[in-house]
Amino acid sequence: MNKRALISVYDKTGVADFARGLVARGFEVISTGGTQRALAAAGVPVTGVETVTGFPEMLDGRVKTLHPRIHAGILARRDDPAHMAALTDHDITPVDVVAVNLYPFAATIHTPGVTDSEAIEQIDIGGPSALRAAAKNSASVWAVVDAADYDAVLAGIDADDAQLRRQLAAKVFRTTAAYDAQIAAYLTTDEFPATFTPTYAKKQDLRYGENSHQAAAFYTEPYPAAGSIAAAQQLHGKELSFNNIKDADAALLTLADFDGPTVVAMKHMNPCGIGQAATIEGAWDKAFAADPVSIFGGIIALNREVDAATATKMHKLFLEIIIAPSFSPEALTILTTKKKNLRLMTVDMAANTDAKEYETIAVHGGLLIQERDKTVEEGTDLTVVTVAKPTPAQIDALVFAQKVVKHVKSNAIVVAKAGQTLGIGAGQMNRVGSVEIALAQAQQNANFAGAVLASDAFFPMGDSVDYAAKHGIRAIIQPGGSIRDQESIDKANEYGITMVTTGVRHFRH
Ligand code: 93A
Repeated sequence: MNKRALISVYDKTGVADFARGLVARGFEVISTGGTQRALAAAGVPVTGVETVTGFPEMLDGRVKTLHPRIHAGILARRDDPAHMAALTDHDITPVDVVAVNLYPFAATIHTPGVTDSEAIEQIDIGGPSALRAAAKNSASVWAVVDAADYDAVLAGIDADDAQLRRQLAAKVFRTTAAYDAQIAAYLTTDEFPATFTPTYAKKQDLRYGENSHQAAAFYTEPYPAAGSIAAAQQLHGKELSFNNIKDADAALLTLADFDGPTVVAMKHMNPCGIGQAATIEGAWDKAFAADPVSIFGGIIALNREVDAATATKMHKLFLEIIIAPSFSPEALTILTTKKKNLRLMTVDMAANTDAKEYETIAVHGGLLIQERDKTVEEGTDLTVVTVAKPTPAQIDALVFAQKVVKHVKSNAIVVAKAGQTLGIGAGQMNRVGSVEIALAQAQQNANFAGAVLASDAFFPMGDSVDYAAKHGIRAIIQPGGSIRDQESIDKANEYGITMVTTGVRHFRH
């Protein structure tokens, strides 16, 4: 009995050489229309699938390989005499290799202006069916979904490598599962979040996870948002680590809330310095001066091109990553000199503002999904609750501090002035603890006089305001909403400082 291979590929890359390799190993190659034409044009002997099925391709190609002469040939158990007798009775040749890649459904739905019927037509039915049949019968049959595997398959056929057949079968089911999930997401409108596709594909293995004894990998969506860390390009430096990716992601999402030239310095998932100025160099100066100690080993995200002057200043420090929309040629030369490990990355900052509609957080045994916290307070969203009213400069500083505090782990407190963080208290179990940390840092800064303070959630009692006022804070922004708000307001009035409320909590757990 002939050995037979079914080849039906949308992406014809490498298929002629693969088919030639099969023919050289005694296979008869059968193919669907386009693949048959491509192979014939490359001089590879090939039989049309219509000759095998005795049926023409039907319904605009919706039915090509969906036929018992194909599927029985794939699915028959080779070690079951009854199965093999049934093939003989019906004059069906076993199919030992199925090489198929699928209609590009995900690419189609991401094409601007695509119609619904064009999308639906790109749902491949016959391809996954043939692949799944081959993968089910991987005890004997080669199921090949990835052109990158063609050479390994030819070698595996020579060695009768059953282990490889099983790994290829697993890849088929991973691929078809992701493919179906994309279709499901496209059709879904009545679930939250409608766009959620649990269809991540491995982008890269990582050297290790959070620590060196933890194995890790980076999986990304098929079409990650243009401004996301998953879509960022690395220009220079050592391979990204697990912690780098997390920090860079947090830095980009923080930066997305700021409009003018801004620099975010990230450490361990919290900003250690954020600066905003008329130029990117000025913004760097402020982010650096915010906390010149913690920035060591930091992840720096900038929302303007990195120029030579800024690069020269950054080059003096040990930094893990610099990520920006672009680097001037001069800046690139400066930053790559004697810094072979420094990771330089670019990302489309214009697309960064809409970077993420929802976020997922893994818990043991599940996944939490929530809308991203996209609320950003502006000066007009503030309610003054004290006798003392904020000055315009204070309002600017309060709004700036409030944008920062949203990106700091709760309980979060930010002390700031004139587009610069001066002290950040993060992740304390007790709010007054974060107030103390933020102020201890801020008071070391020459710029401290007249600083303001932001809190990510309301003050449960008056102690935080008391501490802040005693340590030089002149204005406070907080959501409000505690049953004991009045205690905090009374404290502010007692010290003659101003307080505004936003009505919006920004916990970050
Ligand atoms: O429309 S289908 O779902 N019906 C089928 O019976 C079928 N068989 C293979 N699409 C089908 N295919 C797909 O055709 C394969 O998955 C592959 O992507 C494509 C190859 O077509 P051609 O050889 O004509 O370029």
